[in-house]
Amino acid sequence: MERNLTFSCSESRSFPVFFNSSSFLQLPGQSDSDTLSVSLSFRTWNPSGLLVYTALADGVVEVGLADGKVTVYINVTQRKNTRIDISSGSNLNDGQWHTVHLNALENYAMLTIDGDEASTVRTAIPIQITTGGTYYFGGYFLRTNTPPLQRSFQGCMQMIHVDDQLADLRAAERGLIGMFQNVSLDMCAIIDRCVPNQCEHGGRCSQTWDSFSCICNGTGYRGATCHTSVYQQSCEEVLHLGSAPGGHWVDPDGSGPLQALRVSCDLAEGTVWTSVKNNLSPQTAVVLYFTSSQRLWSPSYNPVYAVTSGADYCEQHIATPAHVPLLLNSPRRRALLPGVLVAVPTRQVTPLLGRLTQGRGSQKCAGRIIERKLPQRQAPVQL
Ligand SMILES: [Ca+2]
Repeated sequence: MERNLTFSCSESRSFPVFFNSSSFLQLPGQSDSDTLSVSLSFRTWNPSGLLVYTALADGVVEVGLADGKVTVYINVTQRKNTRIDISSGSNLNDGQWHTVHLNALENYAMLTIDGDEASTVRTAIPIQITTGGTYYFGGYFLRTNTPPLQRSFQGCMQMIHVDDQLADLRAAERGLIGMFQNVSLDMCAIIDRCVPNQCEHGGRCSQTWDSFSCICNGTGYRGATCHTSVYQQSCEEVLHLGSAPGGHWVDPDGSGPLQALRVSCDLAEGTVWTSVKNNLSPQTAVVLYFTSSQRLWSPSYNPVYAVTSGADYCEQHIATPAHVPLLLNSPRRRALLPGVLVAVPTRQVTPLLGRLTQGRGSQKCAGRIIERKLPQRQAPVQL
């Protein structure tokens, strides 16, 4: 089947305007009207900035970003001072395009974000407004009696509508309407400083116009890029620094990629012991010791390996319910694990426990660490 595809490029209606901290764009609108309507799309990384400012015949209207929300501030000064604040949206400084639409009629103001009715905030205006006819975009302008409270907007705008008419930015570019300062027309040079993400260990990247920062909460790392581990590398360090024996987090490769793990640090006859338990269900069956351990802990990339490979001595244990004998003397078992000790009682959770491996140099031990309880009422297992 053959299909004809036709592509064409119509003149884009999105004519972006790029604002830095000293930019503004001024556009005309209707004056002496009791209806104010302004809408635009914007994208920015900054949580705050003034998007629109217009002076009323008697008062002001400001539309801005504050903490990632669009806020509208209307002050009508006729007779008595009437101030209205409304806000909507969240996390609108995520670098994506967002649309804001403000309508103010005789007795109410309505703010909508991204055309979403659920975002619409409506409020009563007790006094009729009268438009002044001049609209400033971008926040940085000099010729006004009432300076805007919020800082300048840094980012891009497009699809600017005043009085429900798309602003003719080509005409503004040619100097036929309005005026502007330090804006770049027909381009949006916004930079994403979080791609690539410079934050390590899963740290969350957050950015403003000119910098990025890393949020390291919950990662186990700290520093500007979440590089430095908050934990000691070994139980030796933990106890040496005066911590009490017991449960501790250690990060065996420090700022390296391995995650920290929870261990028990104990001191026995002058020797520091680091104990690691797996977190498998008590119902886990030991099917084939050797391959199970490979699946469980890949020796080339795992923090347990990092712990044991740095140890002088290492051993590993398995526990079973009391009524399930551990057949450690089977031929297969002997072939895999020569010299295994059988049924060494310990303080572990179950009364019968076998020591699976032991050794110095600990490479073997590291590759084979496993500790699993057998299911209840299971027949004796040939290991
Ligand atoms: Ca690490």
